[in-house]
Order: sequence, then structure tokens, then C-alpha cells
Amino acid sequence: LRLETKLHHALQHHAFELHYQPKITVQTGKMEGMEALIRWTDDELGVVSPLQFIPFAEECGLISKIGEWVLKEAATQVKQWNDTYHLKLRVAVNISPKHLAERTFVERLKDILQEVNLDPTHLEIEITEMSMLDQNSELISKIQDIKNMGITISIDDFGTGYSSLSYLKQFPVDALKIDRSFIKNIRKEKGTAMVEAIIKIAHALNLSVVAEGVEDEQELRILKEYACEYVQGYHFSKPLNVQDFTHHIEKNL
Ligand code: G
Ligand code: G
Ligand code: MN
Ligand code: NA
Repeated sequence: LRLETKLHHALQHHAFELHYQPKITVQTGKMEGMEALIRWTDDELGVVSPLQFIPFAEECGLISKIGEWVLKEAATQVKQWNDTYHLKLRVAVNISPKHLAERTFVERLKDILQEVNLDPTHLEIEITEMSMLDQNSELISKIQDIKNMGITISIDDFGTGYSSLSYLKQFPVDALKIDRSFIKNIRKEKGTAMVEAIIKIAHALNLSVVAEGVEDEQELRILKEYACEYVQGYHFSKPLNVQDFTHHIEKNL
């Protein structure tokens, strides 16, 4: 219960922060948007990874509150960057399956976009394969509603979940994000084949592909060869705080 109290406190006292990792269009080398990643430093615990506190927040029922904070904060920030620098960057937000499953999710999403006055095409939602294990029609129509608003939807950590490929044609998503564990092995013979296959499946279904965890030129070259559309990773930039990301924008104008 101690961690739960701390998370409540963090929400109320603005102790969470978002970092942003650029997403680059392979063809042009230009930044098309960024992924928002939550960061938390507690007075006593120090830096706590989202790998630790997000699963906990899902269990104790705080995930929707945290998710709404992330959505509003990311929307506000990208709106400010786009207005200031006359850009059309799109921010991607990670949404937990529990949060997405809330009955009021779409309603709240609309409220946030309206409050922030953000063009919905400047928002992307990343859901994991876990979100789609439960292939019910309610969830499918919910995702369709989100897409109809103009929001982009992508499948995060693709290839690491337990679900079957069959959901890909059932759910109206826009993009696949290849998990970085695949990119790590891309130089190995079977690793190359896997990445090629994933990109082919995506393209056959009219989905674009984002490769995560691209760390060097050689990985980028292989991805380019297979016509992967977007890349993210330390080769371009690690996730940056607002100040550093602003510098990154200014440097690349
Ligand atoms: O950025 P980092 O490597 O610490 O992220 C670790 C994990 O936490 C990743 O799987 C990432 O998707 C997840 N994560 C980061 N930020 C958020 C967030 O705002 N919401 C949710 N639900 N997950 C996040
Ligand atoms: O699960 P998700 O894809 O949302 O998690 C993204 C996480 O991956 C972030 O925590 C981010 O810090 C991390 N990350 C981003 N780029 C790289 C990279 O090039 N190499 C490694 N090892 N991690 C990365
Ligand atoms: Mn992600
Ligand atoms: Na991922």
C-alpha cells in the first residue's frame, strides 16, 4: 500500500514527467513525431522505472488516472511544439489494456483533445497485443471509434505477445511497432528473416512499420532495404526531457 500512496501523491503533486523519443521517417531522415515515455523520481525510492510502477498501477486501479495525465500532458506539449515551430509532429502515447478497456475511455479522450485543442491527427495511441487478446466486438468498435476521430493507432512490442496474428485483420489499426528484441538480432540470418516477414505481413495488411531500438547504421540499412517506414532508437536519440527535446527540434529545423 505504500507504493500506492506514493503514486497517488505523485499524481497530485506533479512528480511524473514525460520524456520524448524522436521517431524518424526512413525515406527522408526527418522527424515525424515522438513517443512519450513516463518518468518518475520519488524522494525516497529515487528513479522508479515504469516497468515497475505501471504493472503496479494496473493492479491497484490507478492506471487510468496516470494514463489520462500522460495523454493530457503529451497532447499539451506537442500542441505547444507544433504551434511554436509550425510543425505537424504526432505524439505517441502508451495506453495500458486496463485503461483502454474502461467504458469511458473514448469519451475522456475526446474531452482531453477538446481541452487541449489538439488536432487528433497529431495524436497516436500505442496498444499492446495484450489489449487484443480479448477479441470482442465492443473493443473492435471502440478502436474503430478512436480511429474515426483521426487518431493513429499502433500495435506496440509487436511479436512479443501471446496473441495470434488473426487479430491483425480484425482490428482497424494503422501501424506495427516491431519490438526491439527483433532489431537486436537483425544481423543474424534468422533474425533478418523474421524482420523481413513482419514487414511483409504489415504491408500486406496496409499497415506501416515502426522499428524500435535501432542502435546503428547497419540495422538502419537492413530496415531500409525492406522498406520499413519509421525508426526509433539510440542511433537517432534516446528519450529526452522537454528542454533537451526542444533543443533537438531547433537543431533539426
Ligand atoms: O522508457 P522505458 O524503457 O523505461 O519504458 C519501459 C516500459 O514502460 C515500456 O514498455 C513502455 O512501453 C512503458 N511505458 C513508458 N511510459 C509509459 C506510459 O506512459 N504508459 C504506459 N502504460 N506504459 C509506459
Ligand atoms: O515498450 P516500449 O516500446 O514502449 O518501450 C520503449 C522503451 O525502449 C523506452 O523505455 C526506451 O527508453 C527504450 N529504448 C528506446 N530506444 C532504445 C534503443 O535504441 N535501445 C534500447 N536498448 N532501448 C531503447
Ligand atoms: Mn511504446
Ligand atoms: Na515497444
